[in-house]
Amino acid sequence: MDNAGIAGIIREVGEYIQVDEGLSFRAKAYDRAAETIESLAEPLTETYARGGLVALLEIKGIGRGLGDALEEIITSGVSSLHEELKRALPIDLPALNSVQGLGPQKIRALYKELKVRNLEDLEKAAVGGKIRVLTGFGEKSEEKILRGVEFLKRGAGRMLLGDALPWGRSLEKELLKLKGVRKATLAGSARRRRETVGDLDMLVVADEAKPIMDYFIAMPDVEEILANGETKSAVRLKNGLQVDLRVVPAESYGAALNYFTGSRDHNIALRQIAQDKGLKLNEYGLFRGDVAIAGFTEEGIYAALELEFVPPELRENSGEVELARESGLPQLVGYSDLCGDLQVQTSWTDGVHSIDKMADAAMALGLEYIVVTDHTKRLAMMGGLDEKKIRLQMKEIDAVNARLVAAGKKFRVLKGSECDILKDGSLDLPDDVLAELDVVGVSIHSYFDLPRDKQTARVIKAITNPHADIFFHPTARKINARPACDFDMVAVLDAAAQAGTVMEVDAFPDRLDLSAEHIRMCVSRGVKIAIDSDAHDKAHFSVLEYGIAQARRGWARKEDVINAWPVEKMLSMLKGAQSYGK
Ligand code: DGT
Ligand code: CA
Ligand code: CA
Ligand code: ZN
Repeated sequence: MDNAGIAGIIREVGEYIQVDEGLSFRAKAYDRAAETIESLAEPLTETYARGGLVALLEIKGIGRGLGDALEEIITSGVSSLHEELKRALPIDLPALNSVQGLGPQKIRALYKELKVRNLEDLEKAAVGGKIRVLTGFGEKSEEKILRGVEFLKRGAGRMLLGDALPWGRSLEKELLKLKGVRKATLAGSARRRRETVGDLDMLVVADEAKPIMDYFIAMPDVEEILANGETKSAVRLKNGLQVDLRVVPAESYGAALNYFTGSRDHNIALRQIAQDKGLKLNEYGLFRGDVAIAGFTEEGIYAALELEFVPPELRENSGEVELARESGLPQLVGYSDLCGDLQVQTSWTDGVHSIDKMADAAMALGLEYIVVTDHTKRLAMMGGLDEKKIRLQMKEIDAVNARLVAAGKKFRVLKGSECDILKDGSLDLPDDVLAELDVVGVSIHSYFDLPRDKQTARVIKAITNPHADIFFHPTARKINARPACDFDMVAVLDAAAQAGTVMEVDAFPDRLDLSAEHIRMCVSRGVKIAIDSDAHDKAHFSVLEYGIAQARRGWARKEDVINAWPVEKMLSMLKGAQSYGK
C-alpha cells in the first residue's frame, strides 16, 4: 500500500474516534499522523522493510499505538482498530463526510442526537427540519446539508474518468493477450473522455466469441455478472465500475466502434446524414440496400458519409457534424503538444516531493519547464508561503536551475505562486513579491458560496490585478464533491480578455476545471488557456492527459494553449514584451 492509502486509513480511524469520543487527544494524534504520513518522502513500506517498527517510531508524531497500527497496515493491509471502530459505530462515515459542510464533529452530533447513520437518514432529518434545532446547526446549515446531499445524489454512480480509464486500458491489454483476439478497444464515454463515466464499453474483434466471454466473466476483479450472452456480456467490478463487452466481426468493427463510442446524439445526426444519402447506418455497417459500403473502420464510415473524421472528444452533436461536412473542424491541441506545466506544488507546502524531484519527473515526461506554484500564507494548514519563505524558495530555484545548466540540461524551473484570493478579491502576497515571480497563479480556496454578484466582483478584482497571470482552477469545483462557485462567467471572461489573464484547465481528475463548455467560451472569445497538472507528487504529471482531453472537448487548438507554445513566447505573452527574458 502506498503512503496515501495508509494515511487514508489512519485519518479515518481518527475520524471514527472523533465521532465516538469527540475531539480527544487520541483523535487529534491520528489526524496529525495522517498528515505527516502524506508528507513523507519515503514510502512507509520501504521504511518498514529497512528498519521495522523501530524505524516507524522514529517518525515525528508516531508513538507506540500508532506505530503498531502502521505495522499492521503495512504487513496485512488492514487495521484491526479500524475494523473494530467500523463495527462499533454503524455509520457510513465516508459518505457522510463527503457531504459539503459535514465533518466528524457534526456527524457525531447528528449520530448522537438524531441517529443519523447514512445519507438517507441525513436527508430525512434535513427534510423533516430536525437538524436546524440542534446546537451548532441552524436553518442555513440544514439547507446547506440538503443541497450537499442532492449534489451527491446527482453524481452518484458515475466514476471519475481518472479512476475508470486506467481500468479500461489494462482491460484492453489483458484482452489483447488472449488467443484469437485481433482488436480490443474502449468505446463509450471513456473514449470521448467525458469527465465521469457511467460504465465502460469494450469492443473486441476475435475469431471466436466464447473464450472471450468465459475469460471476461471469470476475471478476478469481477464482483457480479450482470449479463452473459453469446456476443455480449456485462460485469460489475469490485470497485463498483460496470463494464459492457461486445465481440463483433471484423467487418463491423468500425461501425460498432462508431456506434458504441456515441454520443447518442452524434449517432443520431450521422444516421440522418446516411438516410439523406439513401444509406442505412447501424452498428453492423453502412449499407446501400443490402450491400455494405463501409464498416471495417471508423475512418471508412466518415469518408463514405463525406464527413471529415471527427475526433471522439468532439462527438456530442454540438456543431461538430455541421463543420465536418465542410471540412471545417478545428485542429485540436494534441496529446503530446505540452512543453511545460504551470501549476506544480512541492514539499515547500503540501506537495510530497522537492523542487529537484518534481523537475526530474517532468523532464522524464518530455516537458521543458515547470512553474513552481506553492500555496501562500493564508493556507496556513498547508504551510502556505509568506514573503520571507517564498524569497528563500526563489533562491532554491536559482540553485536548481544552476545545477540543471551545469548538467547540460535544457530544462528550466520557473518561479511562481498559487496566490490565494482573499475574500475581498485582493491577493495574499504583496506586490513587490508578486513582481519578482515569473508566473502568478491566483485561486480561490475559501468563501466558495458567496452570492453571485459578490463572487463575480471578487474574481474580477483578483484576475485583473496587474500581477495576476493565470486564474487557477477557476470555479473551484470538485466533481461529485463540491459544486462550482457561482459567478458570471461571461463577465469574468470579458475581464480576462481585457486584462490578458489566462484561464486554467486544472487537469486533476476530480477538478477538470474549467469544464468543456467554459473552455469553449474561452476559445470563442480569444481568452487563452493553460493546461496544468496541479501535481502534488511526482507521479501526478500523468494527469496532464486528462486536462488535454478536457481542452479538446472544449475545442481548444494549440494556439489557444499557452503551455503548448515555446517557453519564451509563453512568458512574453504573460508579462508583455518589455519584461521578456526577465
Ligand atoms: P455513460 O456510460 O453514461 O458514461 O455514457 P455512454 O455514452 O458511454 O453511454 P452508454 O454506455 O449507455 O452507451 C454507449 C454508446 O452506445 C453511447 O454513447 C451511444 C450508443 N447508444 C446507446 N444507446 C443508444 C441509443 O439509444 N441510440 C443511439 N443512437 N445510440 C445509443
Ligand atoms: Ca458507457
Ligand atoms: Ca454501456
Ligand atoms: Zn489550489
